Amino acid sequence: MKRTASIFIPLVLLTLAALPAIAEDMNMAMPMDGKAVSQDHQGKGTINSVDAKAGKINITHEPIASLDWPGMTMDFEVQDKAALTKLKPGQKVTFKLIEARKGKYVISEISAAK
Ligand SMILES: [Cu+2]
Repeated sequence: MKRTASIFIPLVLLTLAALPAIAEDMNMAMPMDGKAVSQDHQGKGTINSVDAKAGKINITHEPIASLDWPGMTMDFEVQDKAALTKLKPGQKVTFKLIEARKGKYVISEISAAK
């Protein structure tokens, strides 16, 4: 009995110590799991075109580390179309992305960069 306990306790402690590291790895490997749904991602880029009516904007954005995205040029949907009325091609912007549905990221906030 004594012997079993002396082996078991260090094992439990080792497992507990490893847990936070494992949880972190899972988030990194699976950015689209349930935990990421309400998370904000911060982006920076330059506007190429704006379609305020459709609520769409094309941005050449810098890498977004929290999503593991490289820099690229792409279309985004914007939650609040009114946010696009003051924005013009060539402007630098900062924006926030949220995962509207699994794997589908939309802009929740956007404004001209300072
Ligand atoms: Cu992109």
